[in-house]
Amino acid sequence: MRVDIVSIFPEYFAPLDLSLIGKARANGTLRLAVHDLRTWTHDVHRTVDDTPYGGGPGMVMRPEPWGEALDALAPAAPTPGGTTPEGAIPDGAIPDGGSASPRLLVPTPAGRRFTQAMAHELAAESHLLFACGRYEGIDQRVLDHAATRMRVTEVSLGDYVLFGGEVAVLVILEAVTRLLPGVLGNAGSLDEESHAHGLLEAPMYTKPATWRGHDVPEVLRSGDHGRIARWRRDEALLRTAVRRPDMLAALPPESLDKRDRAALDRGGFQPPTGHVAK
Ligand code: 6GU
Repeated sequence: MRVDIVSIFPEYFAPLDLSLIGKARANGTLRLAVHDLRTWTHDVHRTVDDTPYGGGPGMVMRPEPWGEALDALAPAAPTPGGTTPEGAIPDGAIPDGGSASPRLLVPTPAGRRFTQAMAHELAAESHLLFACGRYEGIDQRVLDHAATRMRVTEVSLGDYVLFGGEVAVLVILEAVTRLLPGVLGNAGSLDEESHAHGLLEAPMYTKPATWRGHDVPEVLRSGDHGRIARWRRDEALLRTAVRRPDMLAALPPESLDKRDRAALDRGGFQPPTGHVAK
């Protein structure tokens, strides 16, 4: 996968040399380049922002440097089919197959919520281009113009506000990179982790069996793989019910069997019915 990041703070991305992301870069699984937006300014002060039209606090990123940056990193390809009357490509409408243009991702608290499902979606792309703005944002015309040439997704980590998109890009890239083939030593861990099946993961333990008076649950030391799997499933269900009732309610009812329902019932929880409460 190719990844380009444009930011006024390229130093923010130093951690991408470390650990498993660094390894994916070293072995070519991830071809990542970080670009300083000011490369595409031409005035002595290398200005990237200006005051907002209509007034209000803060500054807005000027369109000109962004336009040149995107021209350089996403060379104008023939517009793929499926455009809207305005010429814009609807978000996510074009599968990546053979398309030369990257998927443009713009971190903003006003974006579509980033989830594990979106991480999987992005891991299937061949080229991601991240445009990091400060939180007052990039002039909207940059995104509107880009949308005539490539798929544009404004993406948010959650309901809080960061200074800029840089940390969000680190988060998104970490979630995406670990899904790329060959990055995780043990791909089986992807199948068991939290969010893989709409449930939180059961708690994990290692040696010693007793630590500061706290014991590892007996079942995990029993060697009975059937009982262990059942215990982990029950714990995952109960944890999800307590911590993330929204996730429990969103489970397809048919994904819970009789034993799942019994476990929730013992814990005093109502299994999802598929009926939305009015
Ligand atoms: Cl993606 N960007 C910024 N600036 N703030 C955020 C965010 C992103 N997600 C949550 N807050």
